[in-house]
Amino acid sequence: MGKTGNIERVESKSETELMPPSMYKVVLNNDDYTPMDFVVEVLQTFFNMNEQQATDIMLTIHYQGKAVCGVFPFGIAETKVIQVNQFARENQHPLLCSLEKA
Ligand code: TYC
Repeated sequence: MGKTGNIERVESKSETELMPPSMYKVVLNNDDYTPMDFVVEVLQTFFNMNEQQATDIMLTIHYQGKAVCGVFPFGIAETKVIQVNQFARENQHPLLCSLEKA
């Protein structure tokens, strides 16, 4: 918005450009078979956690059933879910990564 003499000039933007992106929680779920070390590796590799952070989150999942590993715009969250589930299947683990609206 700017002023030219007495006339105010209004720059219009479409509503979608002004809206922040919808955010999604990327969640890891507990299971009885995936090794703890593998979950720690996943958290370090895909969620940029250090070993202490990754161990704390892994134990939260183990004892409470699930934990949020990060919150991202839809496209990034969806990509993380696909990559983590693919990595788990490639290594024959049932680890499940899922999305929840933030
Ligand atoms: N419960 C698993 C075990 O006892 C460890 C585990 C932690 C599995 C977190 C999945 O997302 C998970 N080996």
